[in-house]
Amino acid sequence: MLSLLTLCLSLAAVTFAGQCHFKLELTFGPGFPDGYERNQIFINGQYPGPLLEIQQDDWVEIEVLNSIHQTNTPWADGVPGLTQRPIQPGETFKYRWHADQYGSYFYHAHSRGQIDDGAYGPITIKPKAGIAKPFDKIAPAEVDLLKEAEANVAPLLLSDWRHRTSEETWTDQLASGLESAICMDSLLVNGKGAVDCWSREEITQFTNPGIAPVLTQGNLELTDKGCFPPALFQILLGNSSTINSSALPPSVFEICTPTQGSRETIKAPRDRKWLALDVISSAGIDTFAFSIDEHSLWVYAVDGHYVEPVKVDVLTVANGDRYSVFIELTNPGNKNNFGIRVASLALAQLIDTTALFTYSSEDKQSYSTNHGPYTNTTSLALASTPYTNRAGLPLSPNTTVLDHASTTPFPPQFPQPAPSPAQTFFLTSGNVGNSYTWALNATPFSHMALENAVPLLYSPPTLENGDGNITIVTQNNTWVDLIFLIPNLSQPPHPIHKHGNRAFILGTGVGPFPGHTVAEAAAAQPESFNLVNPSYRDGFVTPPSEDKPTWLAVRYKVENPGAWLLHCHIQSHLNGGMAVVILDGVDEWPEVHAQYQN
Ligand SMILES: *[C@@H]1O[C@H](CO)[C@@H](O)[C@H](O)[C@H]1NC(C)=O
Ligand SMILES: *[C@@H]1O[C@H](CO)[C@@H](O)[C@H](O)[C@H]1NC(C)=O
Ligand SMILES: *[C@@H]1O[C@H](CO)[C@@H](O)[C@H](O)[C@H]1NC(C)=O
Ligand SMILES: *[C@@H]1O[C@H](CO)[C@@H](O)[C@H](O)[C@H]1NC(C)=O
Ligand SMILES: *[C@@H]1O[C@H](CO)[C@@H](O)[C@H](O)[C@H]1NC(C)=O
Ligand SMILES: *[C@@H]1O[C@H](CO)[C@@H](O)[C@H](O)[C@H]1NC(C)=O
Ligand SMILES: *[C@@H]1O[C@H](CO)[C@@H](O)[C@H](O)[C@H]1NC(C)=O
Ligand SMILES: [Cu+2]
Repeated sequence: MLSLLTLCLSLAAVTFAGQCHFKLELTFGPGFPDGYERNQIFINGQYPGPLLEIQQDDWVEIEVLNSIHQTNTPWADGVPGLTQRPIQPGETFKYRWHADQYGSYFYHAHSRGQIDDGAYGPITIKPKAGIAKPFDKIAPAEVDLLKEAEANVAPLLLSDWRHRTSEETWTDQLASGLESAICMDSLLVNGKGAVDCWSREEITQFTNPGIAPVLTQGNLELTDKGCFPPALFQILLGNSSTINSSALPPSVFEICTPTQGSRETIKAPRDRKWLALDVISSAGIDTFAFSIDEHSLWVYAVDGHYVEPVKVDVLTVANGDRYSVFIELTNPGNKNNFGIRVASLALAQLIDTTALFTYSSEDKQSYSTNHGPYTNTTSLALASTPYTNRAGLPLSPNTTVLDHASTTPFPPQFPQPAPSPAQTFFLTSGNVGNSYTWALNATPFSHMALENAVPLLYSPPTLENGDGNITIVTQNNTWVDLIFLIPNLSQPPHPIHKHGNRAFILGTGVGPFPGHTVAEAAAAQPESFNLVNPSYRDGFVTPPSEDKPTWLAVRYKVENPGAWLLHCHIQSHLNGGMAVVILDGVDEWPEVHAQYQN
C-alpha cells in the first residue's frame, strides 16, 4: 500500500494507507484574477482551489471549514437541503466517500451563486491497476508514453468571471427584472485572464447572424461588452415581463474597461512525446470553444470515463464538462509559443481569452493557481495559427470540432439488447414568466425553502410524488428515461447535470418528441437515436431552440440510492429554479451516519 502515499500530494493532504484526508478552508476577501479587484471565495487561500489528487479505491475525507463571515450565504460542497444542512460561518463539515470511479472531476459550491464567486477546484482520481485503457488506438507503439503522460495529467480549468459578486448579481436581477447574469467581464484559464475589450468592428463582424436581424429591427447593437443590450430582452420577452434596466449599474451590460490581468502558461516538456490535460469547465454561464493553435487534441476520456479516442482540433466545453486530452508535442515550425484559445459560444455575449502553451526545458508540466501578484503577460503577441476566430467558430473547413454524440464509452457500457425503462419522465424545461425564473419541470425549484428544510436524505421519503413537479421518485435497480422537452422558442442550450451517476444520451431532436416513449419515438424517427453505443455522461446538453421546440432523451440505471439534484449547470438558471430532486432507489434508502445528522 506504500505506493498510495505518493498520491495525495496536495499540500492540503495528510495521507495514510488507502486514505486521503484533505482540509479545505473557505475564505471571502479581495482578489483580482483578471486584474480587477472584487471580493471572492478562496479555498486554502487559493483561487481556483487546490488540486485534489486521489487514487481510485481510496477512502477520501474532505474537511471543509467555512471561514466566510462576511456574507450571509452559507456555503456547502454538497447540496443544502438535499444531502446536508448548509455549512454555517465558522462551522466545519466532513465529507467521507469512497473513490469508486477514476477520472477528472471538480468540487464546487452548490449554495446558490457561489460557483460564480470562485468556490471550485479540480479533482483527479488516478485509475487503479487493471482498468482497460484505449491508448493503443491512439499510438500503438507509444502506449507506455501515453500512460506516463496520463499519470502526469494536469487540470486546465476554464471559467467565466464577473466583477459583481453572486449576491450583487441576484440583487441586480430582482431590481431590474432582467437576467443580467448573462454578461461576463472576462474568461479565465486556471484563474487567470484579463478584461479584453473588442473593437466595435470586431463586435459587428462577429455578431451572430441569427440575432443580427432582431437587433437591426429594434435599432440596437451589442453593447461595448459584446452583450445583448437590455432592450433586446424586452423584445424577446414581449410585454410579459417588465424590465427596468436603469436599476443596473452601466458596468453590468454596457461599459467595458480593459485590465492588464495575467495569462496562464502551460509548459510542455520539450523532450517528451505526449502531454495530458484535464480540460474542465467551471463556468457559470458560457459554453466554450477550446483549442491549442497547431495542436490537435486526442480526447481519451469524457466526464471522467474513457472513450473510444477521437482526434479533434476544437472542443466544445459546456458547464461542468470534463475532457481528458492528449497533445502530441511536435512543436510545429519550432515556434515554441502557441496560443490556447477559449471563446464563448453563448449567443448573449462575445467574449474570449487566451493562454500560452509553451515548449520548455523543464521536465514537468505544472498546475498553478492564482495567488498574485500578477505577471503582465497578456501583451505577448501570439504568432501561431488559430483554429477558430474570436467567436469560437472554425476558420477552415478542415478544422474538426468534437461532436458530442460521437464519444462512445470504452469499453462499451450500454447493455444489448437495450434495457427497457421502468419509468419515463417528461420534463418541460425553460423559463417561466420572466427572463430569470427557470424550471426544469414546469415548476421553479425554491432553493431557499430547501436550504432551511431538514435534508431530504435524512428523512426516508414516501413513494408518493409529494412535491408536484419538482420531485422524481425511482426504485433501485431499474432503468429510468428522462425526456427533456424545450417548448419555449429562443432557448439557449441547457447543460443538464445529474448527480449520483452517469446516464446514456439516447437521442436529441428538433420538433415535438415523436412518441410517448423512447421505443415509440425511436421507431418513428430512428435517425435521432442511438440505442447501440450511446455516449455515457453526467452532463447532457439540450439542443437550443429557435423557431421550433427541441428535446433530449437520456436513460440511466438506478444503482446509487439517495437524494440527487438534477439541474441546469448554468448558474443563473439553477439560481432561477431550473432543478428537480431525484429520489433514486427509495426502496433501498441509505441510512445516514449519525455524524451527518446534527
Ligand atoms: C409592448 O408594448 C409596447 C408599448 O406599449 C407596444 O408598442 C408593443 O406592441 C407591445 N408588444 C407586444 C408584443 O405586445
Ligand atoms: C427603475 O429603477 C430605478 C433605479 O433603481 C428606480 O428609480 C425607478 O423607480 C425604477 N422604475 C420602475 C418603473 O420601477
Ligand atoms: C503591461 O504591458 C503593456 C504592454 O507592454 C504595458 O502597456 C502596460 O503598462 C503593462 N502593465 C503593467 C501593469 O505593467
Ligand atoms: C484542407 O485540407 C486539404 C487536404 O489536406 C488541403 O488541400 C486544403 O488546402 C485544406 N484547406 C484549407 C482551407 O486549409
Ligand atoms: C414557456 O413555456 C411554458 C409551457 O408552455 C409556459 O408556461 C411559459 O410561460 C413559457 N415561458 C415564457 C417565458 O414564455
Ligand atoms: C406541474 O406542471 C404542470 C404543467 O406541466 C402545471 O400545470 C402544474 O400546475 C404543475 N404542478 C405544480 C404542483 O406546480
Ligand atoms: C441498488 O442496485 C444496484 C444494482 O443496480 C446494486 O448493485 C446495489 O447494491 C443496490 N443498492 C442497494 C442499497 O441495495
Ligand atoms: Cu439552463
